[in-house]
Formats: sequence, C-alpha cells, structure tokens
Amino acid sequence: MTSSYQHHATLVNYMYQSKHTVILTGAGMSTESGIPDFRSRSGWWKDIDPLTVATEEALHKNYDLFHEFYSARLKGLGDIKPHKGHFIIAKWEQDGLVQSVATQNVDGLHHEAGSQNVDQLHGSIHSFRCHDCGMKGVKQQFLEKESCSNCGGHFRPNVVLFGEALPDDAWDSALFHIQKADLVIVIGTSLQVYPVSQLPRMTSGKTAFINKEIGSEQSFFDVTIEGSAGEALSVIEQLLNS
Ligand code: BV8
Repeated sequence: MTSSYQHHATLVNYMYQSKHTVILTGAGMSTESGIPDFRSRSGWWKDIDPLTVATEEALHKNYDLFHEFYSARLKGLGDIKPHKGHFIIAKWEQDGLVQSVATQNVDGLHHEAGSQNVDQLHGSIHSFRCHDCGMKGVKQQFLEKESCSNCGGHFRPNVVLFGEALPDDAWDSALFHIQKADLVIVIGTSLQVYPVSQLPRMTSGKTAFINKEIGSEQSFFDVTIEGSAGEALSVIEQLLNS
C-alpha cells in the first residue's frame, strides 16, 4: 500500500473497531452525480446570496425568485443518479458496517442508492406542501405555480429554509445515533450551516473527514482524507475487501 493511502487505512481500522458508525454528508457527496454544491466556486451560491432565496422571507416577499431557484434545482435533478460512493455507503449499511446516515442533502440520492436508515436533516426537495396551511401538494402544482385550493397560499418544497427549525424526527434520530457512535464519518460538507455544523462535536467516538478541500477543520478530526467522496470511498471499500 502506498503512503498516500495511510489515512484511508486508519479509517478502515476505525471502522473495524466501531460498533456504531454514522455517516454525515453534505452537498459534496452529490457533486459527482452532477449536482452543484453551494459554496464552491461552481456552486449554487457563487452568484446568489442564499438569504435572498432560501428563506421564509424570500418565499413571502419574492416568491418569483424563490420559485425560479427551486424550479431550476428540481429541473436539474432530472436524470441525476446516485454515484458509486452512494452505493458503497448503502452496501456498508447492509453489511452492518454503518448504522445510519444523516444528510443535509435534499436530493434523496442516499435512499435511491439503497440506504435505509437516512435522516434528511434539511428535508426533501421531492415532496411539497402549502407554506400557509401545510396541505400536501405535488411537484406539478409547485412547478406550475398553482395556488393552494384550501387557502390560496403558495406551494413549496419540503426543504428547511434559513431561520426554520430542522424536522424534529430527523434531528432527534441523527443526534441519537451520533451520541451512540464510536465513529462519525463526515463527507463533503463545509460545516458552515448551524446546527448540523455542531453534530461532529456531539460524539465521544472517533471522527473522520473526507472532503475535496481540507482547511482548519483538520485539527479537530481524528483522521482526514483530502479528495473526492467517490474516490475515497472506493479506496476504503477496496481496503475493507483486501
Ligand atoms: C436554525 C435550503 C433554529 C435547502 C439550506 C445569520 C442570519 C440568518 C441565520 C443564521 C445566522 N447565523 C446563524 C444562522 C443560522 C443558520 C446558519 O447556519 N446560517 C449560516 C450560513 C450562517 N441556520 C439556520 O437557519 C438553520 N435553522 O438554525 O433553526 C432557529 C429557528 C428559528 C429561529 C432561530 C433559530 C436552518 C439551516 C438550513 C439551511 N438550508 N438550504 C436547500 O435549498 O437545499 S442550507 C444549504 O447548506 C443546503 O441545505 C446544504 O445542505 C447546507 C450545507 O451546505 P454543505 O452541504 O456543507 O455544502 P457546501 O457547498 O457548503 O460545501 C460542500 C463541501 O463539499 C465543500 O467543502 C467542497 O469542497 C466539498 N466537495 C465538493 N465536491 C466534493 C466535495 N468533497 C468531497 N467530494 C466531492 N466530490
């Protein structure tokens, strides 16, 4: 094994020793499927201030802009499929090496790859409700800007906007698993968004960080792997099988 895989090997050892492993993912987990992340140079928010689109205030005061942003996101998901990294995580769950996945991603790719125990901390872009009365809606009603038949309100995707609380069930479940974890593997997130940014600090287990760019976080984690999620997870999978 070359020395460049030493960190991967360390993580493999942690995985063997851990009885309860949690994976925490962010937008970098999905870029290899073709979905832009948020804060990178080519991310969604390179030209748009998130506080002008991804907030309740935008939904009320500038529904057209809110609608344009989330319609573009939805249309961009058209042919998107999970990549090898998503499938490896799902296989690890089946093999008993991973107990749960907590994700900030709203794209549903972990489920699509076969992961069962997934906490979607920022909701899902694939389900819809009326923002005013909560009545369930469907994608077509949102895309066509239909008004709610119950109250006349606007439809929106079930994502968590800035200033909104995270869904209790997803948060409680993620926290339960993180507090029980012997190992938390954080993948493809800038850890800039509260409260998910705090989760890696809420475990007494080992912590690992896989990301394209590793900055000052390095000192916090027990092991860091700088590189793409798909590549790093493939190398780890090979080491687990060797
Ligand atoms: C809350 C909507 C309690 C869903 C998103 C000041 C003003 C206003 C609010 C605040 C404030 N200060 C603090 C806050 C709280 C706020 C917050 O944290 N703001 C920050 C930004 C300052 N948080 C909230 O409001 C949260 N709620 O606190 O509730 C409350 C309630 C009421 C009143 C008071 C308090 C709600 C947060 C939800 C935000 N919703 N978007 C959507 O449209 O998808 S945020 C958005 O960021 C996405 O949801 C995304 O999931 C999330 C996190 O981003 P990341 O996943 O980390 O993505 P990012 O692009 O940043 O990083 C990707 C990384 O991957 C990069 O490092 C890149 O290098 C790497 N990468 C890329 N490709 C790869 C890779 N790595 C490996 N492999 C690759 N291939």
